[in-house]
Amino acid sequence: MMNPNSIGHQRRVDGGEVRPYARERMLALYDNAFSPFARKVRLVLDHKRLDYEVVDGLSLKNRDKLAAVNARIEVPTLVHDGLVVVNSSDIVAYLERVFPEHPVYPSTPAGWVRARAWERCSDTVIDAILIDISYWVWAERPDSMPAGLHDAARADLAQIYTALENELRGREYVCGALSVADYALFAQLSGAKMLNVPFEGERWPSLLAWYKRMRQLDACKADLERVKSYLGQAPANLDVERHKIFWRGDRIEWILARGYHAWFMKEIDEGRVLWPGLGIPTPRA
Ligand SMILES: N[C@@H](CCC(=O)N[C@@H](CS)C(=O)NCC(=O)O)C(=O)O
Repeated sequence: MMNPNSIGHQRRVDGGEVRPYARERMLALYDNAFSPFARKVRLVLDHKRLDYEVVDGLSLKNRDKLAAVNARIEVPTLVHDGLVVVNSSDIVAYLERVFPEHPVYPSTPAGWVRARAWERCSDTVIDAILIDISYWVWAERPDSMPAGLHDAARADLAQIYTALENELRGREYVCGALSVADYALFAQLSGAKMLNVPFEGERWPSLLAWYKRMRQLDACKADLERVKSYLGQAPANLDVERHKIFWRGDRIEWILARGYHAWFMKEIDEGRVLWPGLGIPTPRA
């Protein structure tokens, strides 16, 4: 079992003794430069100034390695000194617990609830909408986007943009101080313009100002560089599954709730769905 007081490059003071950085006690992140969940975790790792190694978990050559640590075969997955942590919000909570320096959660209970609420909205609603309209950009599709899907995305996102506009009026960050809410939202909303669902400054000035502010942070600059270099490759050269779409809970919920059940059933019937594995925890070490 790991000892949280002797891990990573954060030197932890324990009973007056400074423990040296132990290289073998390392953090490895299964990530992918295009995954907003992996990007959120990487932003938090950078915010906390932690050293880590990365493996592109969605690269076809690494899928077996990812499957060995995460039965759902999803990124992000964190392996810390042999301990496997899955699901981005659990990973962030774990990092905060083990590396409390440079916190990403507000200190008050009410602030914490608010930050989690926006992180959850980002992870379950914004992600679902943006990913569900992204397939016609990067996947290998036999069809064009179903009629009305983009309008549905635009209408739903407008409600979210307006709520964020209200939240951000007179504030630098979503919950006052920079938090996980900002990182989660940044990793999602950086794709909005490319997917033609932008938050225009005339309608959502505080939101756009927040986005520009986020872009100035070192962690966000590095993140955008990684995304740019990943997307700079031709889609056909991306070493990822592009024929079958990985469908999981929230993304299915949004597409069904907006009336695209017939389209979705056809996807299943025609073999274009990749289901997550059963998320049974790996055996105890
Ligand atoms: N609830 C998970 C969702 C993670 C997720 O959806 N990951 C996607 C990438 S964005 C994935 O790994 N998909 C597998 C695939 O595309 O094969 C989390 O918060 O970590």
